[in-house]
Amino acid sequence: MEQSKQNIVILTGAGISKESGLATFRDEDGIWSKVRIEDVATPEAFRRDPEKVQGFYNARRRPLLSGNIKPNGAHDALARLEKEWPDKAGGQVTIVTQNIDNLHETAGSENLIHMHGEILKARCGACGAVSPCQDNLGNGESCADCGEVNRLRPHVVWFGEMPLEMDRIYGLLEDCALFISIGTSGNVYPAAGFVQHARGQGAAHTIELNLEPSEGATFFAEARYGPATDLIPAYVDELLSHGIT
Ligand code: BJW
Repeated sequence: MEQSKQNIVILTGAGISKESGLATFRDEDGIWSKVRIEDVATPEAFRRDPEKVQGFYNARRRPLLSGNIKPNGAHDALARLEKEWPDKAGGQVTIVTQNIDNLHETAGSENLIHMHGEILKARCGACGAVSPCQDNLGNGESCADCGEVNRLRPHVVWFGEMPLEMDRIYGLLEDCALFISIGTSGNVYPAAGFVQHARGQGAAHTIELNLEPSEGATFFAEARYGPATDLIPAYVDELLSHGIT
């Protein structure tokens, strides 16, 4: 089916930030090779051992605040696509990222949904208020909104919790002409199912750009494999020159 609007939805995962110096999860040297999901990335883990969980996220927040971790050529290319695509094709570009880092926004992307939250924000377990977080958590901070002490947690989505802005994401998938998946292993739902939703509901063209075939590789109409900093700038140039082919 021909899409009336040339909207593009881009799903990104940890692989896009790898060449900026951030670890992925499921690669050989990834985060889950060093810590167990059950110990740091579930609500039960946080209830059982909040210090351990806060420590895990405090350690991952520090490099982002140090200024040493910067967007790479893949983040930059997607920001360029978002700016130039509306004039080129009359559609919008939206990035749905599973990443909790801030590299897309630092690169200049504005149409951005952080479906698994943001590590540079905290959420109050008492009132739900979300606030900027530029420091370690777990040292007796109080919530600026409700004043409760020691209730702030990282604003991230753990296993068993509902990812953010799902209705908006499914709406975008149903109204896109192109779905691009970048740097994600396709292990985690609901993100892993977006390709089928975009194909089934929106009849979009689908492409996977990853270092290696993901778990869901066969669901994509097209695939290219290599490092994100090679693949993404080249693919963005191609899109801006020739449109969706
Ligand atoms: C490169 C590269 C380079 C490397 N260039 N590429 C049984 C069946 C089905 C589902 C379930 C089930 N049991 C439970 C579930 C649901 C569960 C789930 O999916 N579990 C699976 C493990 C089976 N999901 C949930 O619980 C989610 N919630 C939910 O489902 O709610 C109900 C619901 C349903 C439907 C609609 C709405 C709601 C919540 C999931 C939360 C995930 N949280 C984490 C942690 C977040 C905070 C943090 O960062 O600590 O999110 S887990 C972790 O995995 C993180 C990531 O965002 C996520 C995805 O990882 P990602 O990005 O794909 O990274 P990797 O490492 O896996 O892959 C990297 C890829 O990059 C690799 O392919 C490399 O090759 C590639 N690469 N270098 C290009 N240079």
